[in-house]
Amino acid sequence: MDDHAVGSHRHLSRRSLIATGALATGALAAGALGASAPTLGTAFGGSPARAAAGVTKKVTIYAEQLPDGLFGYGLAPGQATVPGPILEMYEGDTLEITLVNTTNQRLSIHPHGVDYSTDSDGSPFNASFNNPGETRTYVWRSHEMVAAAGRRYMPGSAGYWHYHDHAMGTDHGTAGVAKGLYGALIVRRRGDMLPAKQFTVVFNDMMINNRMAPDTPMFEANLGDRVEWIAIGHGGTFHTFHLHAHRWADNRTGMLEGPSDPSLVIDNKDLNPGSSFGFQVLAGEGVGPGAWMYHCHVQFHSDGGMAGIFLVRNADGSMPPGAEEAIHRFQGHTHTHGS
Ligand SMILES: [Cu+2]
Repeated sequence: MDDHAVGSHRHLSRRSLIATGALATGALAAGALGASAPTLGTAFGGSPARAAAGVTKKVTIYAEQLPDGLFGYGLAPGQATVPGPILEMYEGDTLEITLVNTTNQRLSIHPHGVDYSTDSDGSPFNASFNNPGETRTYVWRSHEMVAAAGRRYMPGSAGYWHYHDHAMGTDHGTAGVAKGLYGALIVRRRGDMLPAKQFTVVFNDMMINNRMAPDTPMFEANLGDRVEWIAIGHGGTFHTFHLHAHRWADNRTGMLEGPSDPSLVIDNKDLNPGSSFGFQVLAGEGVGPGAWMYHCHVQFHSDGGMAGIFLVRNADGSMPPGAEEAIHRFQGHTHTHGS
């Protein structure tokens, strides 16, 4: 249904995400969306025991070589994509990832934002990687917010995070990241609103999801759909993510929590290597349907091909006036190469 590929990017509707979230398919680990072996509080060495109501999800991820010298992560053999699948958990959950390295390269998977021990660090520094052909398990834990002294709170794990290789080419995974071994990791707080559609946008050197305009992903939604963007930066240069005609609160979710929420409302945000953020918008809210652009706002980057289309269709899924023409103009888009 909504589960279709756009370019090399696979965006899944929430419906299909639920459908594929079952453990039996070894697919997406989506918090409370699919039941799995419940665990009692996960107290690990060095961290205080606390009553986490989380579950442990087992996911198998296949690292594969792709055409054009790319590499990707996938949830089943032959399904690797750039970026890799969106992995999700709720605060308190544990993800147990079995990484199957089908390639002839050393590689790993290293998460941001969650809790792990040194042997799940994904870095050669800690001897945490897969040799060519090797299978290895990585365990990512997460936790809820805890009250601390002085009426302060220690933050929980909730956030729009990401994961990537940390072992191919160099001890920092520089070759693996350059070639596509990255993806989004979402840790939700219980009660968070769930989106209808999700888009992962990775600014990686002078590319978006390792593509340049006009081959960058075209993300599609119908007017009013709740759409979740996960933006990730990689590579060796700074970027700024800009989305036309939509705006979001610069906080954890992109939504204001009330009329006095002091979060800035923005439509452009720094997206530097290793950083990530996410937000939800209602497609076309206040502006209507249309072919809207998303792009890096560093001018020589957008001119160089770091741009794509967010197509907001009419509520009934039909094309809004002018959108077809705009897409054609974009596809004829010429850009100057940086080198
Ligand atoms: Cu840029």
